[in-house]
Amino acid sequence: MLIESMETILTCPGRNYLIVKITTDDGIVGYGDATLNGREMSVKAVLDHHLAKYLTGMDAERITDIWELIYRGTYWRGGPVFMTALAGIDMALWDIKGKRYQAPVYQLLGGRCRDRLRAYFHVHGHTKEALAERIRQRMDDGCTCFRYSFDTRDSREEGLYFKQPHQDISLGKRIEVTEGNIGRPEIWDTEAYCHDLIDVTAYLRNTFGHDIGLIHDSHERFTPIQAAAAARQLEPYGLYFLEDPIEPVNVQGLELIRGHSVTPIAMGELYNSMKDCLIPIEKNLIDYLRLDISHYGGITPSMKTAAAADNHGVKIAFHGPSDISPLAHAALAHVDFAIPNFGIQEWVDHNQELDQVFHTNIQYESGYITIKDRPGLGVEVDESAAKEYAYNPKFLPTIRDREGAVHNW
Ligand code: CS2
Ligand code: MG
Repeated sequence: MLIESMETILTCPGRNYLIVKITTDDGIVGYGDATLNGREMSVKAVLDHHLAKYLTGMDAERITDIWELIYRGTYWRGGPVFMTALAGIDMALWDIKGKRYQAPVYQLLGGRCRDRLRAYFHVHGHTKEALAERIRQRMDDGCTCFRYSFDTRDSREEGLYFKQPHQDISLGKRIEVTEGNIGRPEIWDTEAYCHDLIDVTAYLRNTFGHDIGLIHDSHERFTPIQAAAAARQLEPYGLYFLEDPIEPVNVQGLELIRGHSVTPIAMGELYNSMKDCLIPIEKNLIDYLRLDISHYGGITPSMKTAAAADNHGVKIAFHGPSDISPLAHAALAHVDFAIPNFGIQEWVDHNQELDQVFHTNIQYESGYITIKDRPGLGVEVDESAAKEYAYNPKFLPTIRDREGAVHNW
């Protein structure tokens, strides 16, 4: 079964998604996700101009061999753009293999380890009361775990929320503040944020007791000592995990946090290779590994890394935001079902446009994700619907501190 062609499809049913489509000489079509939020065209260029030629004529059954050839055989390895391109190819090849053998991908990965996956959703509020209200609404549909975020209050200007576009910093050029504008900065103040984080978390725990799981994502905004202090202060409120407290690939920073607190730590959505996470896993510096299957090279390396994590009692909690497509959500769900050390799965609601393009077999119901058996990844892509939604370039926002200096977003 030889690869006849590899194409890319860029579509925007609500958000931008880049799809890899591989066709074999016996007519099997496989799809994968190669979306990198805000960098879609860079990944598309790698796929269209560099990798398509490699793939043509190769045996589609040799997934690991193709993965190795592209990863180490083409010399320039790694990084989010390249690993996202590779992930798209890897997922499409698993999709093809499943269709070839008429089996869902999780069967080819060893079969089910569980019947359903516990899911968590994002909840955001301008105030802690509004946040609690959002949680209550979601609890009504059965959700039991929440990633909460809030607008940081300016402690010096009581009652004012200041995470708004920053209009008065000169960056050498005038910035028109419009939605999706390049570099649109917001003001950031870590001290105020840390104060509010403890306050909001205490409020949520006191309001809901221990009936719900609480997750907070710090988006790498702390320094190691700030993160250690926050993790220690959060201990009484029993977080499910504190996500990305510091920048990735800072082992000493993680050691510092660990030395001061037993709040569970999750890292991983910015990792692109096993080399990024092996030391934190082996030293037990993290408790949950949040790989992004689309930015980590796909199913093949995720399975290997999950096995390494299992060896050290680290659980898998794949990154599952709305900026990766339902193809990626399906791919990570197949892995989640097939590994013994699944932890929890980040999940997002689908809008109607998304459902028109991607007919998925993965359902959310009452706090859990289930999968309907279909060959391959099990997501049908409606290519004519995809064409209806033209690419709409967007940029990630940025943040700056009160003095105008760039801060980790
Ligand atoms: C976040 C993401 O879901 C998460 O954990 O960190 O929403 C992240 O901000 C986006 O994926 C960036 O594109
Ligand atoms: Mg995150």
